Amino acid sequence: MRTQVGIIGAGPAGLMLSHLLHLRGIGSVVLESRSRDYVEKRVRAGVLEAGTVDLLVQHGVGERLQREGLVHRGIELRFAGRSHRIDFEELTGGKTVTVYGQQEVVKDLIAARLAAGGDIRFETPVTSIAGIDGATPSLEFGGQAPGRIDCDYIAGCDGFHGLSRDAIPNVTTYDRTFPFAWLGILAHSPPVSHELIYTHHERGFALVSMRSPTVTRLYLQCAPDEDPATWPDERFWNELRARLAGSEAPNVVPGEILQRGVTAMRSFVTEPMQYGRLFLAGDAAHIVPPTGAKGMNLAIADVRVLAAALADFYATGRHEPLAAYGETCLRRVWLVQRFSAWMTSLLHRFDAASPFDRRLQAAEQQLLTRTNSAVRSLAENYVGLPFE
Ligand code: FAS
Ligand code: PHB
Repeated sequence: MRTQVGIIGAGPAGLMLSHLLHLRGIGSVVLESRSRDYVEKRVRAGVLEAGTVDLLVQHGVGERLQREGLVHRGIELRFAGRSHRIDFEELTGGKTVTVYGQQEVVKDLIAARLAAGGDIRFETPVTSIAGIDGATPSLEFGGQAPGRIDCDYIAGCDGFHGLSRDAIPNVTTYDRTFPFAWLGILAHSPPVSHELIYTHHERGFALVSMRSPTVTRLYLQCAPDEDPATWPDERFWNELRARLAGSEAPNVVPGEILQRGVTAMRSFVTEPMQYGRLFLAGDAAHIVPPTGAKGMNLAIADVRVLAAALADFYATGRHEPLAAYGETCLRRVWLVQRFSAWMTSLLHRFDAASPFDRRLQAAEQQLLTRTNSAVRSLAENYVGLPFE
């Protein structure tokens, strides 16, 4: 078997890359280790930056997103029990974000690729990557019909636990693990608030989000090794109420918890993001703490660059954009790492923090309680920095 671009992973990065390449007449094969049902039900990110929404709509996969996505014009920050609204439209010249679950983006991209005759092979794990420093790299894969596929190029879109990062020699990794995690639930209950609420509280951070008018998405800061089983429904709802208590305590209506899980809080970057004919994109190359709602958006930003560089090569034979891929992406990656780490440090309880650092955190929060350049910077980063 042979294809122009072999793509490892059917997450947002791999699927969006395959779709963008198809629109430019470039063939690809997507190899995914999990089942279609599994990847379409995996609940993860929830917020799409303005640029991500535009990219999906402009490339013909944003119709349901425009119909069902929830446009948000701001968020609420809570410090010391007081609420402060960050008005995106006022601070960014009209930009907004859209709440639309990652699993919905994945469903839309899979449907679009299959409708266009795309080749996505589920339950087909890639077992090895070969020849990336030559002209004919290849992928070995398992599953029901094991085999090998020869490619012109390979895109490692296989997430943080994939194998493609390990195929690059002499990588440098940058890593920071925060001393806490997020206990996240999906519940059948009306959203606690019409906008997202990020709360700093002495009991710990809490985030109020949502997926639809009847499904809420909620997070509580917890220990890195927290066992979700120790959080029966009543304990979760009571703790959420406690962390949201204050002048404008929103109305928390408990509902059936549909899913719960613990997400690690980690910043990670691997450099370079390419070697020979292999290009890493998305979580395969970097992860961010979800506080800034950036993980999926950054994955889409990577493949936007990669698709354009591959299209340039196939159209003109020019190698320069492909050679510059990793450096181009890393400029945005590090800006997003900065914002995500800053927002995480701003909002969480750090048990081991010195009295000085606690005062510094309070001052950082104080800066955001009045309109100034700090608030504008938060808004501009949250809605998404302009693409290069
Ligand atoms: P993905 O991990 O989504 O996709 C990689 C795919 O590759 C997977 O389907 C995997 O099965 C497949 N794969 C792996 N190895 C393979 C192999 N050898 N062969 C074939 N296929 C292989 N981001 C946010 O912005 N907000 C959030 O709230 C948020 N919550 C998260 C919760 C969890 C538990 C996790 C793990 C991540 C969360 N993220 C969040 C980040 C997440 O949304 C990622 O940024 C996003 O999925 C990145 O997309 P991809 O790079 O496509 O990687
Ligand atoms: C979500 O809705 O899952 C979500 C929203 C904002 C974040 C992280 C996750 O910062």
